[in-house]
Amino acid sequence: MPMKMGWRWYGEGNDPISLADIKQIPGVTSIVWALHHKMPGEIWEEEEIKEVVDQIHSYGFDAEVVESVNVHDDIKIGLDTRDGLIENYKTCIRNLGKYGVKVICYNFMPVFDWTRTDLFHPVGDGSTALFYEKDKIKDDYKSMAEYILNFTEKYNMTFPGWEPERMARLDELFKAYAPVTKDMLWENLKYFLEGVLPALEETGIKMAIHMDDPPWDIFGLPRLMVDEKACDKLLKMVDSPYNCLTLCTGSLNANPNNNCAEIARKHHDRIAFAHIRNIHHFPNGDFSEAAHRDCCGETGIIDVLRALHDSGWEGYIRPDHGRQLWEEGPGVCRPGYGKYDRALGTQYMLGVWDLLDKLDGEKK
Ligand code: CS2
Ligand code: MN
Repeated sequence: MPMKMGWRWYGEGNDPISLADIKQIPGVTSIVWALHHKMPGEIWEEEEIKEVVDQIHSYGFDAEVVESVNVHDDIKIGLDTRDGLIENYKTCIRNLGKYGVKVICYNFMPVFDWTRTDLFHPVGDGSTALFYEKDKIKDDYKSMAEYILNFTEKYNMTFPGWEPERMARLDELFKAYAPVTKDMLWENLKYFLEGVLPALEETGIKMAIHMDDPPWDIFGLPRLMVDEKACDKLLKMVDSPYNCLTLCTGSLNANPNNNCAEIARKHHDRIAFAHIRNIHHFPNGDFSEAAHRDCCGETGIIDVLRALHDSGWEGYIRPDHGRQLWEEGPGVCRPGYGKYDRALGTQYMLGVWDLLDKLDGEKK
């Protein structure tokens, strides 16, 4: 089985799910990790990296995927300070390379990472899931941010990309991004990738950009990684095997016109990492996250897995958000990152994959 099944882990003392828990899920071999206390732009020191990698290795997992080393806003905006920050990023890459890291997942979204209006929305069967109500994401960015930040504060949980220090400067950030058009943001992404490329070539690490979530402009902020065309453009713009994608099916398919299986077929050799998540769409444009089983949403999970499998894909894959099940109410788990539904998701994916392996074997 060439693909490697991963699990996102938020670290000792930060994640209610332990490495010992994860060890009991059949087929998980790779821990997707990060130094969650780091602000964008900060250097990840070798001792800090070693500590986490050692913890992961002691359970027999590999620690080859980092999600995320977040990119500083000044790089996205294209400020003069960016060169120093790119140097810092290269130092992080080199330090991670010393400890066997092979893939860095990152995003290039202005201001906000993923955006949702309800973190515990009833699915209808007693479970809850992250939900996006289109009409709530119009111009009032403050109330959306407040909703998320009140949650993180109340339950004393940090969300990557939602650092309170950055969120406290929202107005300032919006002002700084105001002159940044979509074309400029593409240029700034190119500048960043070309800047870090020498460190990638030296270490063999692949930078795998995450899709924008949701894949459209929000609150007047431009978003780039929104469809197949954007994937084409990104890969061509810096045509290096180290410039790769994180194919996040749930992010892309929030726009139901995005066919993730098609993108997987086309770009399998540049997809270093895949996030598998299913979306259920409502006619008014709202969407809910759904169980991984193909028929629970419209993302086409089986088609995506088949596209990757057919291509002999050898990347890392992980269940992305799951629903919150059973006792997983607010405060029990990070929204989307409970234990049960992601474990079910891994088994669903591995079930599909094992069957495809078997069918291939029988053909030979
Ligand atoms: C993740 C993203 O939880 C999620 O939705 O898939 O936050 C992802 O980690 C970042 O966008 C990558 O930088
Ligand atoms: Mn994702």
